[in-house]
Amino acid sequence: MKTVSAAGRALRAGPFVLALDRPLVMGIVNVTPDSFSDGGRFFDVRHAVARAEQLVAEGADLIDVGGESTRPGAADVSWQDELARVAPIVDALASRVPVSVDTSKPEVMRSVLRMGAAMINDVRALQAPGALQVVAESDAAVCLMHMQGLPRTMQLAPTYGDVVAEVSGFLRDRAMAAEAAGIARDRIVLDPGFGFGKSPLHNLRLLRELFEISRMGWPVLAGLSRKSFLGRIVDRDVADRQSASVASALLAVERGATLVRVHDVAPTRDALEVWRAVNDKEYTFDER
Ligand code: YH5
Repeated sequence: MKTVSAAGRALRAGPFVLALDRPLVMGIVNVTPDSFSDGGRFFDVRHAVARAEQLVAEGADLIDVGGESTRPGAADVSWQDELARVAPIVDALASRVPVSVDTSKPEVMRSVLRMGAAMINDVRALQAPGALQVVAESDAAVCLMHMQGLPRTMQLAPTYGDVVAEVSGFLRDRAMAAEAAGIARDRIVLDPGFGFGKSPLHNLRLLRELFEISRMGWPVLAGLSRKSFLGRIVDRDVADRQSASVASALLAVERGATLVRVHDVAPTRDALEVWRAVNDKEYTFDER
């Protein structure tokens, strides 16, 4: 039988080899733009690095570093500004932990890859001119995400015939384009892009049928943490969506996701450890 799950395989990410025999947790570190002096900026860097270290201590397998430029309604930033924001954090972390950098800009990709970034997390799936080549010339992993429209306007009127078929088809096309450009299959991750040009019902349908994406064979990342459609389900503001987020991560893993991108690493790890204990027939208890 053809292998359709990511189990028992590994993701090559620069100098790191991430075993995919259990779900991996990607911890989110937001690098907020600041309008303060150099002193303020220095503090932001230290704060982001400390946050990343805390997430690693809580059990994060990799750290996603990104600005806010991909959030719904966000404005564009120049590659120079984006790089200035993420570079000090990548530089401080990349030799110790697998660092993923949230960017769509080839110039930013080239620089952070030189600094040792293990993964490029691109919400535009390497569609910018030159982006495929920059990643192909490195040995980093890449997350190819689906988005309908652009961040500024994507949530205004998302429309699909069949959202699952359209997202799956797009992701398959981008994975094939990445492989044709020289990015090996074991460096590629696919992501349906929850909240990126999707109504609450589109997001729900994508989560319900996530196996349609995972069964294509590439590892799947699910980014559900704190997102609005979860807030709509439980009627809670962004600060009170931790339980809904953990539940959604578990449901995504149950449907074949092997990576989850989360703000709340410790409770997500606990939930996934219970999932693994129940599902892994080789699971054994540690001596203690
Ligand atoms: C993702 O899904 N998401 S940034 C709105 C929220 C909460 C969270 C308040 N980057 C993804 O996290 N990269 C982002 O409501 C991502 N997959 C990948 N690969 C948006 C975000 C968020 C937005």
